[in-house]
Amino acid sequence: MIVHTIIVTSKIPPEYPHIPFKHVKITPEQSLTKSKEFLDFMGRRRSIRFFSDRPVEFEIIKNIVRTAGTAPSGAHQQPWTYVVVSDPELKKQIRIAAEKEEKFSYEERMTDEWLQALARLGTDWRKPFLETAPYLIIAFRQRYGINDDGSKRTHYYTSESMGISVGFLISAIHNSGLVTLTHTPSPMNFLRKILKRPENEAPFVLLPIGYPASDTTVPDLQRKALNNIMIHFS
Ligand code: IYR
Repeated sequence: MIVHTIIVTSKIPPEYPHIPFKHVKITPEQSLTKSKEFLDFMGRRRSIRFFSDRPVEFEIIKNIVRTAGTAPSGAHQQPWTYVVVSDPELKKQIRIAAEKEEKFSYEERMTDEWLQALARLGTDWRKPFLETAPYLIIAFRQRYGINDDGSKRTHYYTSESMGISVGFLISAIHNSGLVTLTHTPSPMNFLRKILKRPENEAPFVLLPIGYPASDTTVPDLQRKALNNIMIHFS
């Protein structure tokens, strides 16, 4: 039997001792099967804009956010705050404020080129899903941290960290049999005010979560083929 072992020497500081990593071992055959199954599963995810008001158990939402919290982040600073909203009054406030910005965006801010790029999605300024979906999750990016003494702590690679974490969040939503949409009403700062978040937090994305309405349709989109997204130097 060939044992593939490489001893890596690196400067692990004695004041921060490392712990053994428990790797879940599977065979190369299982690896291939699982990679294909996961691809097929993820390929069935779609962004959904029509929601049912069917309730969702809160424990599922908690697990989804816990999953987002497993993402890697710059210097392991975990620069995210996930605000979950199920209060109908707050959802209504968010819808009103988002639609106000979106109306102005669609009518004044967005260029013809932009509107043309969005045409196939069939969107407009109306966002009823902000009230219909049982939950809204608003991901906030902590631009910097606050130390116990109140001083600021620099956070590194916050946008990259947020993108990865929200990717985990979306995958967890899909894995739970629920649907979502990455919604970015623009500008989004009204979310910080309505949700009373501190100055160091910037809204990153808003995701309605729930079940799709029974008559939901999606745009007929194609995903790029592998040879259009991957270059392999071997
Ligand atoms: N924020 C608007 C417009 C919009 C922009 C992009 I880029 C999209 O991919 C989809 C929509 C809206 O949510 O309608």
